[in-house]
Amino acid sequence: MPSPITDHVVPWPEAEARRYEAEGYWAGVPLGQLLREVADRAPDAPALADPVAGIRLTHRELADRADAAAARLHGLGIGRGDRIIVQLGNGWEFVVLTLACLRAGIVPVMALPAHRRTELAYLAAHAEAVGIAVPDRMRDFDHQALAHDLAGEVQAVTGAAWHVLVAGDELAPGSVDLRALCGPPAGGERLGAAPPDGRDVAVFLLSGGTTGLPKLIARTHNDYAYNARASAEIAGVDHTSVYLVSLPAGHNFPLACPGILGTLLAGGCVVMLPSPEPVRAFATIAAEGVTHTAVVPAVAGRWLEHAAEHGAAELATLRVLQAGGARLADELARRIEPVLGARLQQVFGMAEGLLNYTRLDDPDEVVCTTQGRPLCAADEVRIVDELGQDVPGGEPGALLTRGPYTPRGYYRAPEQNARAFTPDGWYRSGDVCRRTAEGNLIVEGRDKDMINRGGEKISAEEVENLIYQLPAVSQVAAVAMPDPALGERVCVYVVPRPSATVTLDEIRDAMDHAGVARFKLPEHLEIVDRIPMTKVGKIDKKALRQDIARRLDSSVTT
Ligand code: OOB
Repeated sequence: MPSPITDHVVPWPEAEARRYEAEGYWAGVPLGQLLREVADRAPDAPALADPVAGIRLTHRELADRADAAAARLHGLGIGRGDRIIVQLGNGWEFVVLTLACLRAGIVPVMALPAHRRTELAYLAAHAEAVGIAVPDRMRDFDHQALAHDLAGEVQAVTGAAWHVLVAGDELAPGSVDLRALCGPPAGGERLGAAPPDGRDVAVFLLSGGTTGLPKLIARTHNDYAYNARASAEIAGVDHTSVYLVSLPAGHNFPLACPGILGTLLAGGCVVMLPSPEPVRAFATIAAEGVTHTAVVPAVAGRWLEHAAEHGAAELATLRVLQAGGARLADELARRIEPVLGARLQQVFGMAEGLLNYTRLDDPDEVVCTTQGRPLCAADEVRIVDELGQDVPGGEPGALLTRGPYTPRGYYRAPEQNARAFTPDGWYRSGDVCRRTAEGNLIVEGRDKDMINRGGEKISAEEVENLIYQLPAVSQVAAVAMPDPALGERVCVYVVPRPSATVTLDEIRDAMDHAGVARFKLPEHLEIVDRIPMTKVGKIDKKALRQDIARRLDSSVTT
C-alpha cells in the first residue's frame, strides 16, 4: 500500500497558515470546485481548444468531462490522495485529466514528455504512484510500451495493480483508453467521494534539478489556486482572454502562471499546441485569436527571427507575451514589443513557489531590463551574502524566499530540505539576484549546480552520476557552456582512466541507453588530465565554466 501523502509533506507552520487564510490568500476551496463554479457561472463560454485533435469544449462541457473522468478514475480504484504520473503531450486530454484529478483529490505527478525510464521509474517509486497516463507514441517514442514495462516492474515489487492510461489510437492489451475516460459524460457517473480540502496536495511539480534525482514539490489547492488566480490578474487574463500553451504543459509556467489553471479560473479559453515552433504557433495565434502566451527566451528568439522574415501580422490579437524560465537578454527584450506587437511581461519564477512579474504598466526600461517583483504582498524575499546576512540595497546576493505559495520543504526529502531550506523556512532559490531601487529583481547568475538549457533545468550531479557508470571514466564534471540559441548547453569535462578513451558519442549513447530525457545529454566534451579543485576540495565549477567559455570564444575568433 502506498503511504498516505500527508506522511511526507512539510506543512506551513499553523500560525502562518492561519494568517494566509485570514488575509484571504488561501480560499479554503479546492481547485476542482473553483473550476466548477466558473463553469456554472458562464457555462457556454469557450474553455478549451485543441486544434490538432479538432476538439473544442465550453466551460460546462469541460467541467462535466472532468467530473465524469473523476468518477471513472474512482471506478478504477484511483481516489483521493492517490498519485498518478501524468506524462502527456499538450493536448485536450492533459487538461481534462488534470481537472479530473483536482476534482477527485488525485494528485498528478507532472512529468515531462521527454522523460524516459530512469526518471519515470524514480517518480513512480518516490511518489508511490498507482499508475501513469501517457500518449501511445510521441516523436517516434513508444510511451505505451515503456509504461507497461514500468507497470510490470512496479507490480513485481508491490503486487498491486498499476494503471496504464493511454491517449492514442493504438491501445495495447491492458491499457485504459484515456480518451474514452476523458470523454463526455454518459449519464449516471457520479462524483461520489468527498472533495479534497484546501490544504490537501493538489499537484506534484518537479524541481528544477540540482540534486542527483528530481525532487517533488507538493503544491496545495490553497496555494496553487492563489498562484494561478493572482497570476491571471497580473497578466491581465480575464474571461475574454485566449491563452496559448506551447511549452510542455506540466511545467509550472504554462500550468499556473497564469497558464491553464489561471486562464480557466478567470473564465478564459485555453488553446493547446504540441510545440512553440513558429510557423504553426503563429498560425494558431491568428486562427484562435490568442491574446496571451508564455515562452522561454530561446523561443522568444526564434519567434523574433521568424517575424523579422515573415512579418507578425498573424500576431494581431496577441496582447501579452510572457517570457521566463531563463534570463532574457536585454537586447532581445527590447525587440519584442516593436517586432511582435505584444506587451512583454518578464516572469522569474520557480516550481518551488515564488513568482516575480514585471507589471504590464511598468515603464519599458523596467520591463526590458528586470525580472520583475514578487506577485504578492505576503511574499518575503531576502538577498543575502555567504554568511546569510542581508546585503546592502543594489548589491548581488543569494535569493531566499517564503510566502503563501512557497511550500516549506520538498516531498519526502528531509536531507535535501536541510540544505535547501533554512531552519526558519526560507527556501534557498540558488539564484543570485540584486534588487533595484524600485524593488525589481535582476537575476545575475546562480550559486546552484544546475544547467539551464533553454528553460529546461538539468542537474549537473545527475549527469555526472550517469557518466560515472562508464568504465572508461575516472572523473567527470558537468557545467553549463554558453550558447547563443539556448542560453546554455551541457558540457562535460572528463578525465579518462589510464590508457582508456572516451568520446562524446559513447557518453551520449550510454545515457540514452540508460533511459534519460534527451535534453540532458551532453553536447560538448573536453578530455582533460585533471579537473581543478577549490581550496575545500570541491570541483571548481566556476573555473570550468570560465574555461569552456574561453575555449568557445577563441574557437570563434581563430
Ligand atoms: C521556472 O521554474 P523552474 O522550477 O523550472 O526553474 C526555476 C529556476 C529559477 O530558480 C531560476 O534559476 C530560473 O529557473 N529562472 C530564471 C527566470 N525564470 C526562471 N532565471 C532568469 N530569469 C528568469 N526570468 O523556470 C518558472 C516557473 C514559473 C514561471 C516561470 C518560470
